[in-house]
Amino acid sequence: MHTPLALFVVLSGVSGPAPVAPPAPVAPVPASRQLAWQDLETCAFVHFGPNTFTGKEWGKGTEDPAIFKPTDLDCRQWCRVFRDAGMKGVVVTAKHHDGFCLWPSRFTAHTVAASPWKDGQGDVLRQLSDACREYGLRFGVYLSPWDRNHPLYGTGEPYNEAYRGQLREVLTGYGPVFEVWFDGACGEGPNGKRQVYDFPSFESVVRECQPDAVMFSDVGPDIRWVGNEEGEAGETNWGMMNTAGHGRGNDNPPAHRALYSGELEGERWIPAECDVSIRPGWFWRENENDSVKSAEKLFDLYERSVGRNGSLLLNVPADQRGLIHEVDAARLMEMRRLIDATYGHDLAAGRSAIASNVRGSDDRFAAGNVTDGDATTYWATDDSTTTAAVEIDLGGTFEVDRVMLQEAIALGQRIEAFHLELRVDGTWMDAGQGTTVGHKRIMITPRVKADAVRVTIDRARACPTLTRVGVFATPADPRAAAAGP
Ligand code: FUL
Repeated sequence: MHTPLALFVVLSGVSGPAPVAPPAPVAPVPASRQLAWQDLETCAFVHFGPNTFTGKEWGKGTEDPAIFKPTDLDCRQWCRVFRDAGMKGVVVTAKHHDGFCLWPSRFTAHTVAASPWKDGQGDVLRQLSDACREYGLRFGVYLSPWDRNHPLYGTGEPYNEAYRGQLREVLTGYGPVFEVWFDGACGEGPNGKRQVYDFPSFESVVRECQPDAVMFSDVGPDIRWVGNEEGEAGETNWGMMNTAGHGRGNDNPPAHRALYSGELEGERWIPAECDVSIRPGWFWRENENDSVKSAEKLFDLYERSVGRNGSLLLNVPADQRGLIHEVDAARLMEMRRLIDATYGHDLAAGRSAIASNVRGSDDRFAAGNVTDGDATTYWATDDSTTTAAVEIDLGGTFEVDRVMLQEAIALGQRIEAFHLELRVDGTWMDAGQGTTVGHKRIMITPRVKADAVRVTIDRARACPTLTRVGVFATPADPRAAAAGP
């Protein structure tokens, strides 16, 4: 009589309840290069070139290369500042619209080789890519197709061929490149003709030479312009968009809503990058040293970009010495201290969590995955459940004013609407509502003393996932926190 029971115990011990499968991905989903890029969150943009010495934003291409004469160019200093500021990569203007190349290109004479800097023996891309490796930063390039100097510009294919040659030089000569920034600006060549760019062939060169690099433009293919240069993504911000009918630069119809907010029905995964300058201009100018953005403003930009499922590409131009100016470096450090003072201490980390539904009642998808500090685990619900709540006990009462949510976006962006509650003196109070989550969504809540948080997913394209729920408080005195010890 004992045998069947023993057998049952043995069998159930071996096979257990049928393990539930992970949620099926909801298309479109990110490629691995896009996932890796999204994790970087904050990178530096560096505008540097003849404009640094003329004070112009758009050089005409007629500038004498002799004006490019940085006295103390030191890309290690750039990288030290960026690394200390918590940035993960650098995108440099290898060539801006004036056509001057920061490396000795074989496809034009208008380069550092024609400048007095290091007697024409210098190569900014070499210095910067070496420094990036030393400081653990990714290296990226902005190579403007619009070239106001190149004699072939405006001739169509001959110029496109020269441009592809330049692309190959920067993509094969300096080690791994994480991002290629394609500006859409276009003008007329010396022949009075407008250059027609062959973007499909440019993109093929990038895929061939650097398959892990993401390409930026108004329409991707990997990451998109957010539609403004203020560094701000929409509160609703899908990683998806439809590119049909959208062009680049001058050809881009007013598609700013789609760029700013992405599209729920978007057929392609093209998340938003938010570019903005720490100064009024993209290039360094002495008379803008007093107009460098404040730490509070930079912190706000971080929350409006990274905190809205975007990434922040913050331009910090090098000055005429070839250094990141002291004022900019100081602001960056203050920004970092504010970010650390807020997001360095997650009140939900390691705390217990419960959920109204757990996929297959399987521990692999348990509520606790949102507080375990492991980005590879996530809470998920059954396929039939698209409305669900997860609740975290903070294990004490704390002043809070920020809640951070992160979706397991490798499975597609799913959450369409959610709301937050905080438990104050034993009563759940409304703490705000939102739409999309994506890689990261930071919600600003009323500043209250709470001992628990509840996140309710109200609508989702498919059963929702959350890899993280974080709870934070900004410092009571931001000025003091930014100033540091
Ligand atoms: C724009 C350019 O025209 C600006 O000069 C700057 O480089 C900005 C980041 O992109 O399209």
